[in-house]
Amino acid sequence: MKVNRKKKVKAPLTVEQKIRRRTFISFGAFAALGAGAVTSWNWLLDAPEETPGITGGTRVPLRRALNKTELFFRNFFSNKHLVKTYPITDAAKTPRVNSLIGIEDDEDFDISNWKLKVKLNNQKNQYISIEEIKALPKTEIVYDFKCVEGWDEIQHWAGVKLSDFLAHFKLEETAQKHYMGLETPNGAYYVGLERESILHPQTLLAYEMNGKPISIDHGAPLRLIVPVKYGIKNLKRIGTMSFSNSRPKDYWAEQGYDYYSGL
Ligand SMILES: Nc1nc2c(c(=O)[nH]1)N[C@H]1C(S)=C(S)[C@@H](COP(=O)(O)O)O[C@H]1N2
Ligand SMILES: [Mo]
Repeated sequence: MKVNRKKKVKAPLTVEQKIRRRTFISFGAFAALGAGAVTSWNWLLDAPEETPGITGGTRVPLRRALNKTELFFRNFFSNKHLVKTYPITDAAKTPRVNSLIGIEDDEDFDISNWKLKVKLNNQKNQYISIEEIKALPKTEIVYDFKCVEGWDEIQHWAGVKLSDFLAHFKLEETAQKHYMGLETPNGAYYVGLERESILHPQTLLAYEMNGKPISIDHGAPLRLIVPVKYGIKNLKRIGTMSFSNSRPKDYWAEQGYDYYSGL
């Protein structure tokens, strides 16, 4: 027997039906997006925490993303890229003092006995006086110093280019390592820097600010000025310099700040 299948003809949707359908679709889409967001947030929270130490503890996937971003910026800003400079008249007359870790907490410090201690490859140390450093070619820079806390200031610094210093004291072989570590004499503040920033032509071991010897608060007798980095990496009152192929410890990275802290 033959069944006579009637073709179903759909009646055109009324306006109300159309609205209802669209509302349903958009509600569904938002619900799905929301669920997706919650799921990925949970995934991030459940993800293993990286071993705290060199960098502040964070979830592994987040760190992976941060490292990708860092790599992008490192490739983007090569060490030929120069930071913008300004005329000396633009420099702050009474520059701001920000923080004094490794300075105000060191009562034993005696500036007249200071020497820079450089840890060499063969476990020996080399000691360099401020007079030896001041005898090297002087380089000046006026640039916008930036702190991660949100302030910036045009400042005028002078000292020896770190690359000139390494060449003069025949430290290039030691400095072949990928990182440099710097510490205050009492070890309370410490930073790690990668080779590109160390050898950057604007990076200085500074001993003058506004044409005068650096004040104690700004890091006398010798501080790092690394214009391609935020203030946190610009260690004041350098005591020890060392080199390594793994990341040296870094005070603010341990607190969760970005290790690279580049601009
Ligand atoms: N020894 C030492 N160096 C340091 C700091 C510190 O607390 N101790 N603070 C850093 C931070 S966060 C900034 S912004 C700059 C501030 O430098 P200034 O005080 O000369 O402005 O120094 C950096 N170097
Ligand atoms: Mo800072």
